Parts: sequence; C-alpha cells; structure tokens
Amino acid sequence: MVNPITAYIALGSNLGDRRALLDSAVQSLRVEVEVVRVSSYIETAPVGGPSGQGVYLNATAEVRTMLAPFALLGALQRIEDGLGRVRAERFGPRTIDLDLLLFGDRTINAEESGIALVVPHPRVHERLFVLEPLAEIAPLAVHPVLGSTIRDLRDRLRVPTPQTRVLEGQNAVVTGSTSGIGRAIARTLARAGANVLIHGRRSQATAEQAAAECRTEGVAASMMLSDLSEEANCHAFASEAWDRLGAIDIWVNNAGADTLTGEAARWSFEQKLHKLWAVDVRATMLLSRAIGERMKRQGRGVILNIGWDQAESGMEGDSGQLFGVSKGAVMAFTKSLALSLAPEVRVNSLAPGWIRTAWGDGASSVWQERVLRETPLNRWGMPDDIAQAALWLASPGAAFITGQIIRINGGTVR
Ligand code: A4P
Ligand code: MG
Repeated sequence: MVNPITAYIALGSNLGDRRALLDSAVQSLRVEVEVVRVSSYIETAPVGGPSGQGVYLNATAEVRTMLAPFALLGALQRIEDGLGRVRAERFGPRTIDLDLLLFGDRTINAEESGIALVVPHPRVHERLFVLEPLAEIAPLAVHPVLGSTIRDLRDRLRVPTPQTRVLEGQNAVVTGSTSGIGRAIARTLARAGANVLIHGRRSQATAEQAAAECRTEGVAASMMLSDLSEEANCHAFASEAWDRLGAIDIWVNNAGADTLTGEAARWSFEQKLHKLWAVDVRATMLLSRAIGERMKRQGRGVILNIGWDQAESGMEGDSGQLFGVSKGAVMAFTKSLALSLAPEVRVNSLAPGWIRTAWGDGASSVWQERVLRETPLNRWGMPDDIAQAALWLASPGAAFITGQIIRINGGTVR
C-alpha cells in the first residue's frame, strides 16, 4: 500500500467575485483530493503582468492525495477550466489560478503530452503572495531544492524597510538590472531612497518593468538600453547616464555575460571567453574609469563590482576556468581602482557564492545537492542577500571600506 502524499496548492484570483471563486475552487478540490487545511484569503497587489490589473485574492491549501503529480496537475487545470479560466496573457488577469507548489519532497521537471510540470513551483520562493498564506498553514515545510523552511523563505522576503532612507536623494546606476541580482540591487537601493537608472541590453519592456518596480519605492527611476559588449557603447553609455542624472553617487557594474543558459550555453570555450572578457572585464573597466574620473572630480562616489568567491579557490571545469579568469580580473581591478580613486571615491567588489538565479532554477539535482553541501549555511544565496550587502557598501555605514572583496557565500571556505 502506497502512502498518500502531502501537496500544497496556491490559489489566486483577480477577476469576478474573487472570494466566491476561491470558495468554489476549494469545493472542487475536495472532490479530487483530501483537503487538510486552507489558509486565510489575503489581498495582494499584482506582481508582474499588464499595468492596471486588479488586486488579487490569494490563498494556499494543504492536500493529501494518491494521485501522481501529473494527474493532480490535470485535476487543477480541469478545476480552472470549470471556473471560467481563459489562458490569454502570461501573468495576466484571471478568474482562477491553481498552481502546484510542493509535492511531498519531490523535485520534478518534466513534460507529459505537451504539458509541463515543474515542482517546487519555480517562483515559490520569490513571492510573498504565496509564502504568506503558505507559512500560515505549513511554516516548517521544507523547500526540497533550497533546503529552507517556508517560514525562513517568507522572512527573507519580508526585507525590513531601512530605518532611515540612508540613500535619500542619491543617484544610482545598476548595469544589468532587468533581472536577478541586478534587479534586486536596484530595488533595494530604491527602497533606501536612491533614484535609479535601470540598464538592460535588449528588452525595453523588462527594463521599463524594473524601473516601474523601483518607482513604487517613491523614487525617480528610468531605464536605458545598451549592449556593453561593444567598446564604443561603454563610453556612450557612461556619458549619457551621467548627463541624464546630472551627477551619479553610486555605480554598480553588475552586467555580466550569461554563458550558462540559453543559446550561449552551447557556444565554444573561445566564444564564451570572448564574451565574458568583453562584458564582465572590459565593460566593467571602461565604465568604472569613465565614471570614476567624474566622481573624483565631483568629490564623492561609490563604485561596486561583482566578482566571484570561487575565483580565489578555483573550481573544476570550463566554467571554473572562464569565471575564475574574468571575475578574478574584476576583483584585481577593484583593488587598483580603489587606490587610484581614493580618497574621494570608494570602490569595492562583492563576491557572490552560490546564488539562486536563472541558472540555479534549472540546475540538475546533482548541482542542487552540491550547492547545499558546499554552503555551510545550508541554502542557496538569494539575490536579496547580495542586494543587502550592496546597500551597506553604498551607505555611509561603510565610509571606511574601500578596495575590499566582500564574500557573500553562506560561509564557504573551500
Ligand atoms: N506548470 C509547470 N509547473 C507547474 C506547477 N507547478 N503548477 C505549467 C501549475 N502549472 C505548472 O500555467 C502555465 C503552465 O505552467 C501550465 O500549462 C502548466 O503546464 P498557467 O496557470 O496556464 O499560466 P500562468 O498562471 O500565467 O502561469 P503561472 O506560471 O502559473 O504564473 P504564476 O507564476 O502563477 O503567476 N500577483 C499576485 N499578487 N497574486 C497572484 O496570484 N499570479 C500570477 C501568476 C502573477 N501575479 C500575481 C499572481
Ligand atoms: Mg498557473
């Protein structure tokens, strides 16, 4: 006899009679599975999607079931269809959305008859509209990939608002800030009162979305696109950004070539080296020199670069060699630049360890296990962990810190 599995379902609605729709969804769930408990229904502001869409009502449910994961997903989709769900726009308004969050301690990334299933739901850990109601009914459930309890994941997202807006009125530029670590840094600087210029390579829409997110923190935010792998673009971007903002107090060189996901993952070693050198090393150097000189003249400024903790210890394989060289170069550059620009300008490098970004989301279970094994604090780092360190380095609290490499890696000492 096989035992039933405990699974968690997210419910969301922002169209029609939301409360009645959630009630009906729970009723329909009871027909398919044993519903053990349901959280309260909470009102949440829409995350992503078209502007102007209505406020959501969100909840979670704990269920016990003998159904296989795909059969459970099928049941959820039938319930959605029955309640008038029309799948039009990704993240768009919906009468009802039922997502499978956790299925026991299983990790699943599979497709059956054209239907995809990823468990844990890939965005669970990024979303308070899921974590708040989930922590209410299952605070100690463990996310099988991240190794953290739901309560810890929730608390990490409830970033405390800084006591004072330590960066009020300052101007900050964060390159590569349309997603991942860069986006988290931009948002965090904005939350501390800095006006932010978002930089992206290609997508105007995502850059605009990241800027809009920053504006919700009550600051001015705009965006610029530029392909920083081109030398000429670096010079143009630095001058245009300076002219647009009038003066820049904080410059974060976060843009880096992604050679791990998408098309680039299949490039040759030489192609990857070329791209990493152009973006991570050359753009960081050219932008820092152009901006650093202006900051020195204005008499103040902070520059932050992004290195990598394992550039110092070494890591096997092509990626170890490629990132070791490019991020090692960035860290070495940081120290010399700090000496060149002192005392007016402070220059430091963040050295992230295993941080959960696009690559981490899709990494195999072998990698997931390795990350937890190699990280004494026993979890993936989050983009917000890096952002909090960036905020401190940019703030007056770090006024005596320059030329340093700050490792944000959960204690890895390999
Ligand atoms: N799929 C893969 N894995 C799963 C899973 N674990 N659970 C596939 C459910 N579905 C999964 O889903 C698209 C496809 O994902 C499905 O065909 C299934 O095979 P969908 O429900 O048709 O489309 P969607 O809802 O637009 O996408 P998704 O991924 O469910 O969106 P999210 O991430 O759930 O975002 N803001 C607030 N405040 N509250 C919300 O509830 N919801 C969303 C939707 C955006 N913003 C929100 C809220
Ligand atoms: Mg969904």
